[in-house]
Amino acid sequence: MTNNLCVILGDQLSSNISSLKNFKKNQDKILMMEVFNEATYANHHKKKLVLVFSAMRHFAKELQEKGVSVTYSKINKSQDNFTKELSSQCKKIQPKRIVITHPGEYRVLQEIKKWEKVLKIPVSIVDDDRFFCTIDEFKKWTEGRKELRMESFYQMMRKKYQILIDNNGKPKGGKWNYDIKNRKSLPKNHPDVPKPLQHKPDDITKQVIAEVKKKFPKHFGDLEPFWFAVTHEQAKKSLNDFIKNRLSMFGPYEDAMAQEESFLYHSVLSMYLNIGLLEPKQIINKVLEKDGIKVESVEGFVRQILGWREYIRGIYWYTMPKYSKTNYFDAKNKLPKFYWTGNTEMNCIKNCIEQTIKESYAHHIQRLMITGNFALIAGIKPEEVCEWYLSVYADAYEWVELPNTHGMTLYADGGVLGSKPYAASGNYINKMSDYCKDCKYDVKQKEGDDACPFNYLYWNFFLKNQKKLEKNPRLWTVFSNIKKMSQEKKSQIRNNSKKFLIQISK
Ligand code: FAD
Ligand code: DLZ
Ligand code: SF4
Repeated sequence: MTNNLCVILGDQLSSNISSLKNFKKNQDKILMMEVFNEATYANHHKKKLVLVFSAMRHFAKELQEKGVSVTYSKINKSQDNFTKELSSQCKKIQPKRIVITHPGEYRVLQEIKKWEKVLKIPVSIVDDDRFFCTIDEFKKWTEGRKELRMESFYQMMRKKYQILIDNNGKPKGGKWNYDIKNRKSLPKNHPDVPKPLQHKPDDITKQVIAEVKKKFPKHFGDLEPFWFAVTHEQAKKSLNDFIKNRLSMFGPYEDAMAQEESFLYHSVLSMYLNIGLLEPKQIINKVLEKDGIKVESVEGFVRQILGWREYIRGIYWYTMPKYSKTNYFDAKNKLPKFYWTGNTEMNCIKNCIEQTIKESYAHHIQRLMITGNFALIAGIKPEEVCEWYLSVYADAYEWVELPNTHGMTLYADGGVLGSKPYAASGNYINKMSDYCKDCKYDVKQKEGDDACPFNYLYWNFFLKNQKKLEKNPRLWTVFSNIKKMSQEKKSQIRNNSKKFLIQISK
């Protein structure tokens, strides 16, 4: 009879996962389950499905090669959901106890909490210690605070882990944050940027590609060419490749966008990090080991992982399940069809979506300031925007997708996460990218059929939400411009916006 049955989910593929801490080879077993409901609760990109299933199968093989007993349910043979498959496996395995690491998503936690009652077996849910900050520690940090801003959380984490701190307890280089140096656009004749490392599919991955092609043909995105890492070894090579070839320029060009450069100097590691092929501590240690890198690149990169990623997870568990239900601006428009096809004449959006269809990847500024900014100023329903982001990116899991989309991008939380909405007109996009030069619309025009839609939608957004936003000190300039605006100009903005929004709703 089995003592502990350790369940490992598709985003828990770490050799040191907490559910295995006291694992005994001679008494305990592991269960991994590919299930239909997980593959279809969102319209996951086909590349994301291949990544998760292939990485799960490789991890199971790695464990089996170490002499661990792993029961693995493949997608074509398993029950529809975790509970049903686990229940069917428990009848055969007869464990005394089930052990599982705290899941990444609220929805899955609710399912796990029912297991004890359904299966009549004790269930231990253990903390996920792959993160720098525990859920409880984050809650403590929120106590007594008026505002939950990333910057103060990040400084607390830097001090706690003594990362980029000098001998006097001060931030290395003198500043906590080099954001100001992270805003360069890519010069015209900039040499080609080294691409992320591409891995060749092995037989396991080829088999998964064939299964996904057959079983999920209607899912979003291009299935091939598939080049993601699917093992710890490969992911480590991708990390080393980033540090060697792109880290040094990460800082200066962090906010840049370019039509021919889908990845720029970004690490393209989130899809590995989020399923456990890499660990946050491992990445930060490797980055800190590297000599001679500009402080704005090292600090900028550390800030993303030690700051943003941990803070976002903290906000998710601190606010769920209420968080996903808010709609501060009462945004009601439907997500335009072009989000799924890229079929639009707005070149910036077309480029980001076509890249997303191909790669299941877009970097942060493309997500925030192109597709996200548009959804915000066009008043798209938060639920539909979140559903899109959860589907199309290989790194998308609700704990990280939701606060980024619902909070940071759409401000649907009314300012829990951000201090103001990230709304921008065409001017910002033109400054940070080369999209506008090849666009049907004219970024310099503010009104009329040829004007860049971001220009009038931007003002329309602030006019529409004036009451909710005009007291925000960070928006003082916006509203002082609005005060100076003629009624005629306001009507023109509203009419242009109305016409355009009707056009894209068809
Ligand atoms: P890099 O730019 O190289 O950054 C390094 C690492 O820092 C990333 O791998 C990631 O782990 C972490 N990081 C950076 N920014 C954030 C952030 N805002 N929140 C959390 N972690 C961050 N990230 C996801 O991992 N999954 C998502 O589903 C997701 N959805 C997003 C939706 C929207 C609307 C926005 C604006 C951002 C979203 N992000 C999400 C955050 C960020 O865009 C991605 O983490 C990043 O683009 C991944 O690419 P990279 O690995 O090249 O990142
Ligand atoms: C993303 C994903 C997919 C597509 N399929 C599975 C699966 O079949 N089995 C599994 O264990 N995990 C899968 N995952 C990852 C899960 O969605 C992820 O573990 C949960 O969202 C965590 O809360
Ligand atoms: Fe995008 Fe406007 Fe520039 Fe066209 S002109 S690429 S719509 S910002």
